[in-house]
Amino acid sequence: MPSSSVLSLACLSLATLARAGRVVYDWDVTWVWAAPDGVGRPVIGINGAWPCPTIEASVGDTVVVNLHNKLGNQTTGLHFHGINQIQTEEMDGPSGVTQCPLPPDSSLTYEFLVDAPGTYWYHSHNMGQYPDGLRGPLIVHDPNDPYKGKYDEEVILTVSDWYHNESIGLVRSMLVPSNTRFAPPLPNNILVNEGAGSRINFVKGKKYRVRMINFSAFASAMVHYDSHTMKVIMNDAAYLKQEDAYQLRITAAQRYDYIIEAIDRDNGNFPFLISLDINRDWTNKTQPLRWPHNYTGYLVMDESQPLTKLDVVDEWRPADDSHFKPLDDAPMYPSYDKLIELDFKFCLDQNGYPRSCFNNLTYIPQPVPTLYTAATTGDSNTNPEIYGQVIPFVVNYGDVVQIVVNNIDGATHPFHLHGHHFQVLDRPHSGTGKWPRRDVNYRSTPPMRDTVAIMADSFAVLRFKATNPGVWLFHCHIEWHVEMGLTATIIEAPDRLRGKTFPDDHMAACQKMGIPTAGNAAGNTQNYTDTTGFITVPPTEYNG
Ligand SMILES: *[C@@H]1O[C@H](CO)[C@@H](O)[C@H](O)[C@H]1NC(C)=O
Ligand SMILES: *[C@@H]1O[C@H](CO)[C@@H](O)[C@H](O)[C@H]1NC(C)=O
Ligand SMILES: *[C@@H]1O[C@H](CO)[C@@H](O)[C@H](O)[C@H]1NC(C)=O
Ligand SMILES: *[C@@H]1O[C@H](CO)[C@@H](O)[C@H](O)[C@H]1NC(C)=O
Ligand SMILES: *[C@@H]1O[C@H](CO)[C@@H](O)[C@H](O)[C@H]1NC(C)=O
Ligand SMILES: *[C@@H]1O[C@H](CO)[C@@H](O)[C@H](O)[C@H]1NC(C)=O
Ligand SMILES: *[C@@H]1O[C@H](CO)[C@@H](O)[C@H](O)[C@H]1NC(C)=O
Ligand SMILES: [Cu+2]
Repeated sequence: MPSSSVLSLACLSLATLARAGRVVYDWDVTWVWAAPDGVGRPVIGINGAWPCPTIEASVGDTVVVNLHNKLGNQTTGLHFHGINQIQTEEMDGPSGVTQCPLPPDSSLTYEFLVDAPGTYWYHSHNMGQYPDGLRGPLIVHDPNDPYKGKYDEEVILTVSDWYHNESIGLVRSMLVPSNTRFAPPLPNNILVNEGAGSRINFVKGKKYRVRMINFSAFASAMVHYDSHTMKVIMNDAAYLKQEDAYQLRITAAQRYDYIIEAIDRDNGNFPFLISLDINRDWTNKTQPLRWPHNYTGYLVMDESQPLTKLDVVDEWRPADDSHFKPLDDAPMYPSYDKLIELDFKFCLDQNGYPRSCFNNLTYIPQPVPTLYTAATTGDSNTNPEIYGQVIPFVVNYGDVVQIVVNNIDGATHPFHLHGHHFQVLDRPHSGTGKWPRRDVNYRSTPPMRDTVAIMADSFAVLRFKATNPGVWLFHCHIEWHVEMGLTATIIEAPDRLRGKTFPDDHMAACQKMGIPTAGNAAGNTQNYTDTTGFITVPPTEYNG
């Protein structure tokens, strides 16, 4: 068959040309005092320093992170956002899902293949911990970059909101019955490259690939460059057909790679503006819009000239990323085998505490990490009942899965899927209402992403193929909404997870935490449908 000979040729060239290597990091997670915007506070750093380092590798490499928790007073863990963890589902990192929280004075090794090029990031997926600083870029270089030659240099530009308080206190203040408006904590500031003043030195005539990453816990950012167009080539580590954008909106956890050309006629220094979007719906002009946190950076071509010009944007009208096209013209999966329909709205729990609900249920972490339940319950692992209230959906190997999210809230929310890039078939404007339960007007070559902004009172239709056995979260990437329970769990190809075993250091972390590693959600190993010990009411005390 021609296709199989093409495949073996491709494997051969990978094996002989790529010379896959190992990239090893030894990291102590430590408290560090830092003042990125002038206000000092304890932040979580690595090896006694903050900002956290960048992981850099090439396609085909194995990345190894030896993580030592030296925080003393908090558990931790890492997730590698956008890395699909093919055949290493236990390395995905969310606590309570693919591992136990890593207790103080314990170590854990993450080891995984970086199979696809692009701009990624890593962050703690344990408690509301990444807004406290434990996050950094993860760059996978592409020796066969289709845009090779189109740029001369690379620049990483991270953007995030920033809080002067530690996350645990912020979450405790949010999760109280008096918060009847479900208000998240509002940021104190905006950081760019983890500081309040960075600039990009540009050399006239050169072209720069900017890798923009949003580390935000809450806010999205708008970006615009004075006199320069962003030539977008990638979103969320998926190549796009190059497209010009005058403005972009990057929600929490999204990434854009774009080229900025410092053309020969450029003289002087050009400002660019990044504005935090804390509005509920930036498209809704009937609501007063607020832009309290701006950052002006500069493309600096001439050090001798002043950095004083401001970039003024009268109205934010960012490019519609749901219309970007994949570089390879990959067509939409024409149909689906499994439909997961999720109605999202805020809700109150049995104690009147503010939560987020999918289909009237909020995610409640269970004693046993969900992946361990899937691995240890034999044939019963296809029964969603045994996983407890983690909003589980079982999908079969090879299924094309369609996820529909109805956002029944008046604000925009960015949703992220672990373990997959998905096609964005439709993502209509605010106020469209619920999915009409008809598959019409979809893009024939939809963009692939791992995080999609879903507009206010509207919906999104996503598809992916279930060829990556594992337990994968689907959640809002506003960290405060995760803490409110805005998460569902995809149990993918459970028949292929039966009997799976886990590294000793993963098991040791559980043992030290006193967490069972086998059986149903409550660790019952005799009768998997016995729900004794399942957690059915969210705890009223938040301890991270
Ligand atoms: C842990 O220690 C750090 C650094 O001293 C402190 O800022 C933080 O509040 C402590 N966290 C907890 C949960 O006790
Ligand atoms: C933030 O920290 C300040 C100073 O310690 C404190 O007064 C305030 O109550 C904290 N805010 C929240 C929401 O925890
Ligand atoms: C990052 O994402 C958050 C959450 O969606 C958003 O509010 C913020 O504006 C984004 N920041 C940038 C610079 O895009
Ligand atoms: C931030 O920039 C926006 C867009 O240019 C502007 O409308 C807003 O007033 C600015 N905010 C502040 C606090 O300067
Ligand atoms: C959620 O609850 C509402 C009101 O009780 C009900 O109308 C709706 O059908 C429920 N939705 C689901 C998916 O169960
Ligand atoms: C815009 O906001 C107003 C006020 O909150 C709301 O009534 C209206 O439905 C919104 N429009 C759209 C298109 O979402
Ligand atoms: C297992 O537990 C369920 C729920 O408590 C019960 O209905 C069932 O009879 C039990 N099965 C066995 C074999 O004990
Ligand atoms: Cu959200």
